[in-house]
Amino acid sequence: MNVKVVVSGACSVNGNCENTFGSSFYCSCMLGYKYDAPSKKCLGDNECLDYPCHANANCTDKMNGYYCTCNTGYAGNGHVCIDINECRNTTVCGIGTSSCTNYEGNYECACKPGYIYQNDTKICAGIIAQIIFLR
Ligand SMILES: [Ca+2]
Ligand SMILES: [Ca+2]
Repeated sequence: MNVKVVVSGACSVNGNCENTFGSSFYCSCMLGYKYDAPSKKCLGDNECLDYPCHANANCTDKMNGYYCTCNTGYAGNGHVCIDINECRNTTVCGIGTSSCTNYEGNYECACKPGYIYQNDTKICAGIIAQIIFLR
């Protein structure tokens, strides 16, 4: 005889208790939850522990699923992240005042003689222009 086993809280609030033949039961967990045998409860499934995202991406666990976002300096959908070649933007280091070198996940501006890199604007500005600006 198949008897419905009702164990209060046996599967936590995130799962349904299903009876099996005899007097045992199992927990069918809701979407986004995974059965945890030691605690016998349906716990939020943290997919990020399995590193599902690209090596150059960050994983964020959600109650239902997860999402991946590419790190700064990379473009893509989180499962594929490709280095952004910032130097393709010819104005990224200032027009005619520097040379740009692209790196994996970053880039570098090398200022030409007479120009100094400005941390705030991230371009190479003329030394004379900088002196006037500081006054
Ligand atoms: Ca999750
Ligand atoms: Ca780059």
